[in-house]
Amino acid sequence: MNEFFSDIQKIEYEGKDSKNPLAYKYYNADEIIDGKTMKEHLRFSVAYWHTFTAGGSDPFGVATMQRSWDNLNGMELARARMHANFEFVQKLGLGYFCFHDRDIAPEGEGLAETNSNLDEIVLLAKKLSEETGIKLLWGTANLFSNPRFVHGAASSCNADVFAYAAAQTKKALEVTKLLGGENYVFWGGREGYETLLNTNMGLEQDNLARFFHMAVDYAKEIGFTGQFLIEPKPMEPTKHQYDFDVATVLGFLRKYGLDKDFKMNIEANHATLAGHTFEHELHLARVNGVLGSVDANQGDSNLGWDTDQFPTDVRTATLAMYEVIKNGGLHSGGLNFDAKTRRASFEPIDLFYAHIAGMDTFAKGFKIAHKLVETGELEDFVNERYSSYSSGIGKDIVDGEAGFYELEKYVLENKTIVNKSGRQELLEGLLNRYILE
Ligand code: XLS
Ligand code: NI
Ligand code: NI
Repeated sequence: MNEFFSDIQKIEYEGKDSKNPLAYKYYNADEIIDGKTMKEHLRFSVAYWHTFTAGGSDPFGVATMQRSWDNLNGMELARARMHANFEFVQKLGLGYFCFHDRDIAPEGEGLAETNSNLDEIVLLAKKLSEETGIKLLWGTANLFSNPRFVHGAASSCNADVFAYAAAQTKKALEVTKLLGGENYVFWGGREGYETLLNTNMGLEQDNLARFFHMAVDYAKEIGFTGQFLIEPKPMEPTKHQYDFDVATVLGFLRKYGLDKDFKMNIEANHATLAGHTFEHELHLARVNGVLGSVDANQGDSNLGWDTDQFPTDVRTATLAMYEVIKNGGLHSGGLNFDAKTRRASFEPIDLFYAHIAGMDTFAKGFKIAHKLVETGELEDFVNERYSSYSSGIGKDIVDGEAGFYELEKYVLENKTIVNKSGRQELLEGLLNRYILE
């Protein structure tokens, strides 16, 4: 428990007046809201890759992160990181972690050795999970880092690469099941294209769908009952990713008969890269019954890539949690901090500051959103705005009892149209009233 972050004790809730940077101001794990603790509502998760594996390198410089496991290599390093993960998660009082297969164990000579490396670390993770009660929110396969995936994985032009991706995913599903993972994520790493001049997009997308069907079949075969999630992203690493945004993925899932088997993992920074707001993507997923989980982070509006920053914007967190509450919660999903400290925030303590900031932001956002839902002020406004569909001709439209003929007759017989203001500024002020009170 005190191996890797020995200077830091368990982070406690001290309330909003605390000035202690190593304490929660809003996240009070045991506080009960609507019959559930905050911990149960928020289901926070640490992203293994950003927190334990990545070193802070960028295209202009090498790794900067100072970690107490830096001196280790190979499997010894992998074991140390897994111990560090459980110590870290426990000290923050988080309930979950998420990983890619290659974050937790190094690749070996061939797939067999790679799998046996993975098996060893997974057994360690299982033991630590049983000892601490910390669980796996989701597992996934890294189908993008190794050079073999240069043209994509399931959408590669090379069938041998498709086969490798399938074999790797088969194993990742097995270990996710073994660890009791509650979901399995497919983020389309390099599933997209750079130029149409060399691309058969139809075949690539058909193959991607074939791959998902194989995964669904295999999960059934081994009795993996976790939720399958697709994580949309519009670009990066490829110029054009096939899982562009929620709308695109919905169309894809429906076209290929996969819509009953998948929900979505919505990432804030991917939403903004797609030209949407975070709440837009959450809302669209929710009203289509596919809001499954959240990668909680934020981008930088001045930078056009996936900066994966820790979420500190209370307004955005409020609007996000409003959607989550309206969704009846995230069910098997959670709020995964797919976020990294900046390259210049290289000390281990920065990992704590970052997670505390993100958790407090979402805890506060959750509380504000909960109040908004409870008073119903926003919902009442929206309901009133559409009230013309609850009676008269509007109800006939909704009930399918009016067609063009009836509607023309109605217009010819009726008075002039009266529209009402949309009151955007009033509503923005209303939202601020909740945030600022
Ligand atoms: C990358 C993605 C990735 C997924 C997991 O942009 O966010 O980290 O969450 O593969
Ligand atoms: Ni993500
Ligand atoms: Ni991302």
